[in-house]
Formats: sequence, C-alpha cells, structure tokens
Amino acid sequence: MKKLFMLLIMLPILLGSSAMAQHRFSGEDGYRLWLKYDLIQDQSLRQQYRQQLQSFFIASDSATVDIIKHELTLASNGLLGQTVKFTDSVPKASVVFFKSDNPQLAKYDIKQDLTQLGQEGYLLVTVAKQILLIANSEQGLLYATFDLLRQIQTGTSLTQLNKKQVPKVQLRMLNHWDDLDRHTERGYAGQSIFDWHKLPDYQEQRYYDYARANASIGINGIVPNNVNANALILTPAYLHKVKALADIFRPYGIKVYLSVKFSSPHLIGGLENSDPVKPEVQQWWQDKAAEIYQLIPDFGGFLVKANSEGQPGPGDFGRTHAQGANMLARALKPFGGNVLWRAFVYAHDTKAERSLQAYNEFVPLDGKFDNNVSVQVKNGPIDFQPREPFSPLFGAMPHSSLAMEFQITQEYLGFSTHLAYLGTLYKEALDADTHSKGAGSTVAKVVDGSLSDSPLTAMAGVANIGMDRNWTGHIFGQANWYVFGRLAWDHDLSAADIADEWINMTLTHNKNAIAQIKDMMMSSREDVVNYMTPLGLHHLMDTGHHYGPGPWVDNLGRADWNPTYYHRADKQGLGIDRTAAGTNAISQYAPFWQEKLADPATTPTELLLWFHHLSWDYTMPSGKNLWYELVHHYNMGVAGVEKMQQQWQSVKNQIDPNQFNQVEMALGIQLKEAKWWRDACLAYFQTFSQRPIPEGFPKPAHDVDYYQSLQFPYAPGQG
Ligand code: BDP
Repeated sequence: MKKLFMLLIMLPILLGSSAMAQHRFSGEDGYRLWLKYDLIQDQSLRQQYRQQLQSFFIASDSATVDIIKHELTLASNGLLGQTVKFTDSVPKASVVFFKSDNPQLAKYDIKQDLTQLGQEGYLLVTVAKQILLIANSEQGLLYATFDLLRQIQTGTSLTQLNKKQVPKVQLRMLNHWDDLDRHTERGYAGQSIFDWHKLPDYQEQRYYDYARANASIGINGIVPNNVNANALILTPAYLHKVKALADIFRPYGIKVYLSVKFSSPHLIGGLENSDPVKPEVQQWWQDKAAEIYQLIPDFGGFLVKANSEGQPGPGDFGRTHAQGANMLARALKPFGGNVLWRAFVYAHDTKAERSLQAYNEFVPLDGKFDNNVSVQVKNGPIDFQPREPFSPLFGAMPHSSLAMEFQITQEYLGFSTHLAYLGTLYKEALDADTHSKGAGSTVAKVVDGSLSDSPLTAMAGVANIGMDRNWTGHIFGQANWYVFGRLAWDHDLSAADIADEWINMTLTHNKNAIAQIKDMMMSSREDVVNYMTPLGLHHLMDTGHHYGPGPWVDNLGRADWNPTYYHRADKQGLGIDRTAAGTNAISQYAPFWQEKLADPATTPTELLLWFHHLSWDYTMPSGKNLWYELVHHYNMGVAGVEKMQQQWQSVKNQIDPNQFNQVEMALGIQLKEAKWWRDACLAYFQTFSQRPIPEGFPKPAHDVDYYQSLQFPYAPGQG
C-alpha cells in the first residue's frame, strides 16, 4: 500500500521530468561560433584535404606563431581527423608559411610586390602542389591561416589558390558599450564579457576565445568600455586591468583602445576644469598617455563621445570639437596612438532639426583635425534606425579622416530575438553614392580613404556580444558580428557571399538548407524595416528602452526625442519635410541628391517619408495611395516573418536540434512583435488618416489606448 502510495506521488514527477526531457536538446550551444571544425562528412573531400595538409612548415617562434599552430592543430584534428605534423623542411612541407624576409622564399617564383601587402595583408597561393601563406608579419600569417581554414570549412578546392588580401581599412574595431559594473548599454546577450572586478588577476577563457573569433574575421581593435564613459577607467587600478586584456589580445593582432570622459582631468585629476586650451589640462592628458603607454606599449588610443546626450566636451568651454580632439591626439601622438572622435552630436539648445546638426557642427571643422584623428560617423544622420539615408557627412569633409560607425547590437532592430541580418544594411550604407566627387563617390571610398587620401581609415561596430552561452543571444546575431568584420576587411565582398560562408561554417553544409537560410537572411532586414518603419519612417520606438512601438510619444524633455517629431502625422498626411520648404536637410547632400530628393517623384521610395510630408492620398509608384502602401508594407513585414518561419521549418533536419529550437522560438517572438508593431502603428496612424484598413488586410487587434498602456520597465539594455 505504502509502495503504491509512493508510486502515485512519484508518477507525476517522473512524467514531468520525461516531458521536460523532450525539451532538452543536446548538441550545439553556439559557443564555438563559426570556428566549429567538426569532422568533414564528405569522405572524398576529407581525404583530399588530408593529402593536401599533411605537414606544415612555419618558421620562427612567437606568441602569434603559437596561436597559428594551435589553430592548425584544432582544425586538423577536428575537420580532418588527422594529427597535425610540423616539419623543418620547406621542400617536404605540404603547407609553407613564409614571412617575406625568409631567404627560402627566393626559390619560388612569386610575381608579386610583397611590400604592397603591408603589415596585415597576405598571399594564399598554390604553387605546384604546395600551399604557400606569405606575409610581411606574423599577424598577416595569422589572417592567412584563418583564410585557409575558411576555405576548408566551406569545402573550397585548394588546388589553385591565388588570393592576395590587403585590408581596405586600417582600424577594424568593435566598440563595446559596456559599463564597469558589467551592464551593457543596448546589450541583449547578457552581462558584459569584461569582468573588471576580477581583472587583472583572473583571466577568463572567454577573453581568448573572443580574441580568436575576432582575429578570424580581421578585427584588430577593441574598445571594451562604454562611450558614455566612466572616468575611473583612467585610474591606475583600472589601467592595470586594461593592461591584462591588452596582453591577452596582442598576439591576436588586436589593440585595446579606451572610451574616455572628456572631463577626466577634473573628475579624477583634481584640476579645476578640463578646458582643452589650458596648459595644465594638456599636461594632464600627456602624462596620462605616458602612464598608459608605460603599461601598454601598443595602446590604440581614445574613443570620445563629447558634447552629446549630456556627455562633457570642449563645447563646455566654448571650444570646438577639433580643439578637443587635437588636444588628445597630441598627447597620444608621440606613442603612435589615435583618436576616434564621434560625430554623433545633437544639442538641446540648437534650433536646427536634429538630422542637420552633426553636419552643421563638423563640416566647418573640415581640415582642422590632426592626422591621428578620425571623425567617427554613424551610418545615417539620425541614429542607427532600421533604414536611414547615408549621413551627409560622408562626402562633405574631404580634408578629414572619417570612420564608419555601424551598430551590430540590434537596439532598433528587435534586440536579440529578431532575426535581422545586417550585412544588407551595411552594404547599402557602404555602397551609397554620395556623388560628392561625381558618380561613384561611394561612402565606402570615403571610409577607405581612396576618395581623399585620408591618413587614417577605420570602421567601428557597436558590439552585440555578452555572456550568453552563444555570445550574441540570437544565433543569427553571430552572423552580424561576422559580417561586420568581413566587410571592415573588404567592403567589396557581397552580403550574400558572406552569409553563405557563415551558414556553411556555423549551421549546415547542406546546399538546399544553405540556400533557404541565405534567403531568410537576405530579406530579413527589409522585413524588419517593413513591420517597424517602412517607407522612410524612423524613430518610432518606445522611450528609454526602445523596445516596441511608441509612435504616439510626444511628451519627452526634448522635442527631438519624441517619435512625433519624426513622423509628423496629421490629418493631411505623414512624414517629415526635409526639402527646402521644410527643414532643408537635403541641402547637406551633393547637388545630384538635392535635385532628386527635392521631389517625391524622384526620391527613392524606401526613403519617401524621411524627406517628405505626403498626403494620405499621395499616389505611390505602385499606383496605390500612401495609406494603402503603408498598410501593405506593414503587412509585408509580418508576411516576411511568416515566410522565415516556414523556411526554417524546411531546414529542420539539417540543423542541430538545439539551435533549431532556439531560432524557432525566437521567430515565434519575432512574429508576435512584428504584428504588435504593425497593429500599434497602423491603429495610431489611422487616427490621423481617418481611413479604413484596406480590404484584404487584418485590422489592428487592439485600439491605440491598449498599445499605449503597455509598460516594460525591465526591458534589457537601457542606457
Ligand atoms: C543611442 C543609444 C544610446 C547611445 C547613443 C550613442 O540609444 O544608448 O549612448 O546612441 O551612440 O542610439 O552615443
């Protein structure tokens, strides 16, 4: 009886645990990113690679060479199931690593000017049956190693390699918006990976894995702390922690930079203020630079957010951005450091419409920045919206170095539950033609310096990395980290090809599945644009946390924080007039664009409401009116997510069950939120348009009051 009783008690528990077990998936947790090195399943391919990669010659000994050897060992064991063999004999080796000063290289007929490779470039070539990796530095050889491994991971033939790679941009950087207490501003993948409390003594394995992943895609600089900087980062205790990170990252070719607070001389130096023209302030920064370089001889430099969103800056003393930036640049110059000075500024006491302000402040300073300063410009004139035109600063400062700043973390594109491949966004911005020096003056050419011979070229991405087991929360967030690095290295690569590589290395080798997933990725960002901010709408998100829609918000401390400032919906129509009749933001673009953007008929449809306030009855290129097209676009966004769900189901058998399940759940959230965005925005805009939802489209599930009542006090990543 007692036994039966026990069994009755246990039964639900047993049943419960077996039911739970159904939801536990063993397998890939995503930690290995795109560097999985699982055994190649195609036996003949594996056999071929085993032949071609039998033994390696790599001269010299250093921490970077150790990393190369370790990587080759991991890859050979994993991908080929073959123990790696290093040999001393160049003729006998199947793979030879040559630094360009190696005399044995003379025996090969390499018809290339190796000086062109610079300090980071490399050749990856097959000569007879040998594979040669040639570079001027070990860092170049490390990049070549990862390239070779990428060829193998993606199943590419090694018999006729003939690659010459030189990065197009000098500084390829991740900017972490991580606070010293491990909160990550706009971070959706858990706490910061930088454990400042335990540094310098406790050095997480993650730091090494992070460095390795970055090196594999060519990232060579990181800023571990938030642009909304804490002055404490420059105190000796923290500098020792920074040194520990720099020591770990160095052999991977990664330099550490720091975000600094402009008022540091006052805050931690005890000076009366931080006015950049004061000799004692200049001296303070010079001493600080010397102190840093004593600890970190290859320190990268400073990233500065000044006179923006409440941050201190030279403007506090009536000085210009150039005066502030140059003061820091001169302190770093003797040691080879650089300043990345952000152009994301908009002031509360300025009357000019927000999209005009960065240009108004910076263009008059063109040519006034020292040559170790780069002005770091967000891709669009407002703020990392799902779609923006290119920032008019690109092309308008020919005598300054301009760095591109992209956001990898999806602050405005659904956090870490929405699948939005940003390769297409980055390419759209880089390929945009500024027409500043005639047709073909693309943003990419401004950024890589080829249009104006900038002395310093850089691309920065605001990281989406945190302590989540898979680093980025959403597995597809890894693709955004990946594509950022690949494009910073070579902006001529295509978003589709990079997606292909990433899927192959991360998710599956199955050709049909790759095609499906690539298709999902390539249209995903447009889906987000459609269900959040179609046709050039922007800044419709809710306040503070920026989670979900808030087009009705009109009561914030500053006019230009309100979504109503940007969409200007009224009984007549929708959109902000940035033509000469309105804010005249179009005047900041080259004449080619001014002419096009002045007229809605010649304005790109996807940016119509960015530049024009149009009547609800305005006839769109489709022949339908604006209201219809708006509803249509919001619904296309939702339909896009539904399609992604179907496509994902179709690849189920080709994907690790754990990863499949995670993405499936996230797509479920994405669909719910896409509908939420659509319904909330349309219900709200309908109060102005006074038109019914056109036939064939669903009506919003609730009224505006309902959507307006939703509160999310604990949404992650708040500033
Ligand atoms: C905004 C973010 C804010 C950042 C700011 C910046 O909401 O958290 O501090 O950009 O780039 O988009 O400085």
